[in-house]
Amino acid sequence: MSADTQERIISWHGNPSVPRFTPPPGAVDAHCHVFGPMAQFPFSAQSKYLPEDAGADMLFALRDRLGFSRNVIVQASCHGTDNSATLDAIAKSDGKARGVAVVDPAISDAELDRLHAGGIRGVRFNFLKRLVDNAPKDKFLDIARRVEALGWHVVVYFEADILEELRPFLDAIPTLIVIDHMGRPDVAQGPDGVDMRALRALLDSRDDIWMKVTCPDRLDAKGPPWDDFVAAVAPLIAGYCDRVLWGTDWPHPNMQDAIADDGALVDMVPRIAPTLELQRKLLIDNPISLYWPEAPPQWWSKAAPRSSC
Ligand code: 0GY
Repeated sequence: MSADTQERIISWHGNPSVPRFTPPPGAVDAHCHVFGPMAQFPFSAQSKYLPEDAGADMLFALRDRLGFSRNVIVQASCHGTDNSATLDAIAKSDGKARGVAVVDPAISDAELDRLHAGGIRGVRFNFLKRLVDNAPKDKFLDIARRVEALGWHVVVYFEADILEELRPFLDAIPTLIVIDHMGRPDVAQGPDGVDMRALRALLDSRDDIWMKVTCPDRLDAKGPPWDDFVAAVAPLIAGYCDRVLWGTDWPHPNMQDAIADDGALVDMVPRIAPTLELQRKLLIDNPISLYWPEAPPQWWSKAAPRSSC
């Protein structure tokens, strides 16, 4: 990618609405990214897109506007395996952000330790051909085995049509797995469609597979208010309520043709998680137990009664 010739894209809403839904105090936006700033953190030469800057200050301003308390920053493919921008944002967050890194298979133990000290708690394996050139399963498994010792989990991003092919790989991962955007099911098929049934079969195969119930703007071709997404995803959250995470996906990489209003995304939460208990699990208990397990904030009680789902 040549930064000199390629047009930089804006994929986020310039003036997102303040949501009508008020997230519970302490809510975590558990899937978001930072882009650059490019002058300080150049994009990878292998990146498939060249975004405008969307750095930590913008992310934290959005967090406050939407009524969230914390962020989980996921290393975006445009920064390759250089996690500097993600680490910088975490460092600037005053303890309110943690992250998920993308690492080179040759990474040293010392560098993994440095990432951990910088707030990284997971590693992402991206299988989307439009985003990455290589997705070496054997090397990913080596990484998964190494990060297990750090107590990290693995985040896997794939599309529904390769789920079956990925099953042996997923089965071999020794750590907790989080699936980005539920593995991109076709939500128009409805809650009992082929893609949702395959996802449920995967979730039922292990109790340590979690998913992000994110990205109606990517998954629901009909657009806001994302009724197909709500219809397909609400039963999933009710059924697997201890294994779901939610996030804005800001700054919505590659979405410049269907830019989502982040306030409207937040307003969708009570439609997919209609009870206070589900909202608390989705926005607080689940992300806190994964990303801040050692030092839960004062308002979080591990001993709080939890119902099964
Ligand atoms: C997402 C989705 C996408 C991009 C990335 O790392 C990335 O560039 O994750 C996508 O284009 O589907 O989760 O942000």
